[in-house]
Amino acid sequence: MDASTRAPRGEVTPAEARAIHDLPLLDLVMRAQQVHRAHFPPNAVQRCTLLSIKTGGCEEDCGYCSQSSHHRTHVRPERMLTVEEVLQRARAAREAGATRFCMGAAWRQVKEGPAFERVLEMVRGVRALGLEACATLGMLTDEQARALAEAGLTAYNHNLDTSRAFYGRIVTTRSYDERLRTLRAVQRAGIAVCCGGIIGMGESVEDRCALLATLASLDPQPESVPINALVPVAGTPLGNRPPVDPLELVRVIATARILMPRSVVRLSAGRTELSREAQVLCFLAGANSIFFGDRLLTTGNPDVADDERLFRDAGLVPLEPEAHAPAPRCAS
Ligand code: SAM
Ligand code: DTB
Ligand code: SF4
Repeated sequence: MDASTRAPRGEVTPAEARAIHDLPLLDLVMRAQQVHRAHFPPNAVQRCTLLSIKTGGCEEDCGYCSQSSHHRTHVRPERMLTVEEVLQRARAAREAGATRFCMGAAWRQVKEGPAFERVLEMVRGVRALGLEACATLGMLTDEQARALAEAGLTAYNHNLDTSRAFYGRIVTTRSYDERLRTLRAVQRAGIAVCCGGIIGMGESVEDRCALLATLASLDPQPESVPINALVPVAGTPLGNRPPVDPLELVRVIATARILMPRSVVRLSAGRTELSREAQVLCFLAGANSIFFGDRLLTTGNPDVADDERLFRDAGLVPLEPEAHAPAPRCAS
C-alpha cells in the first residue's frame, strides 16, 4: 500500500500528508468525501457562534492578529464582557440555530482570579442553555484546565497555526512546544481539543502538510480542526498578503478529512472571500462545521441570512450537538 492510501495510524509523517495533498484534485475530493461519509452524516454541518469576550491589548506578537498590542490595527483594547452580556449573545446564537458557542479572549495565558472565575461562570451558563461550550483563552495550566472541565467546557481551542519550522516567522513571543504543552493539559483534563491552523501566511505546501501531519499525530486526534484562511488585517505584518486560492483551501481541508476521519473539520475564518460554490466544494472535501454569525472575533463573517440560504440551497442540515464530541468529564 503506498503512502497516499494507508489509513493513518499513530504517527503521520509530513511525506504521507503530502502524498495525499498532492493527489489529482478530483481523486482527492472523492476520497475525502468517501472518508467523510464513513464517519459522519453526509449533509450535516455544525454551526458554531464565536464571541470575543475580551478584545485587544494582547501581549503576544502573532503576525496575523488584529488584537496584538505589537501592531496598530482597527482594534482597541476593550473591557471584558460580563456574564450576562455573554449569555444574552449565547441565547441569541441558540435562537439563530447554533449548537456550539465559542468564547475567545485576547490573552497570552489565563490568569487566576476574578477574570477566570467569570469565564467559568460563562461556561456554566452556556452549558445550561443546552449549547456546547468552547473557549480559547491562551495557555492553560493543568489546574485551570481541570477547572474548565468541571465547569462543563466541551472543547478548548488552541491552534498550532502552522508547521514547527515556519512558526518562528509568525510568532516570536511563545514556542511551538508551549502550544503543545497546553494541548496536553487540555487532554489530561478530559476536555475535547479543538486545534488547527491558518493558511495564506506565506507558508509553503510543505509547511501545510507538516502542520496536518502534526495535528493527525496528536493522540487522540483533535475533536475538531479549524482551518482558517488568513484574514489580512491592515496594520499587522500580514496585512498585505494576497488572498488564498480557494482550491488550495480545498486541498488542505480534504487532506485534513482523510488524515483525521473522525474530527469535525471547520471551514473557519475567510469565508467572506469565498463564493458559495467554493464553500460547497469545501463541504464536499469534508468540512462539516462553520462559524455562524455576522462576526468572528474582530472581523466579519457571512450574514446569517446568506448562510441560511446556502444551507437551504445545498440541502445541508445542522450537525446534532454531542453526536461527535465526547461528553465533558464529570469532576465528581
Ligand atoms: N489568544 C488565544 C490564542 O491565541 O490561542 C485565542 C484567540 S486567537 C484569536 C485564536 C485563533 O484565531 C488563532 O490561533 C488563529 O489561528 C486564529 N486567527 C486569529 N487571527 C486570524 C486572522 N486574521 N486570520 C485567520 N485566523 C486568525
Ligand atoms: C479559530 O481557529 N478561528 C477562530 C477561532 N478559532 C477562535 C478565530 C478567527 C479569527 C479571525 C480574525 C478575527 O476575527 O479577529
Ligand atoms: Fe493574542 Fe491570540 Fe491574537 Fe496571538 S492570536 S495576539 S495570543 S489574541
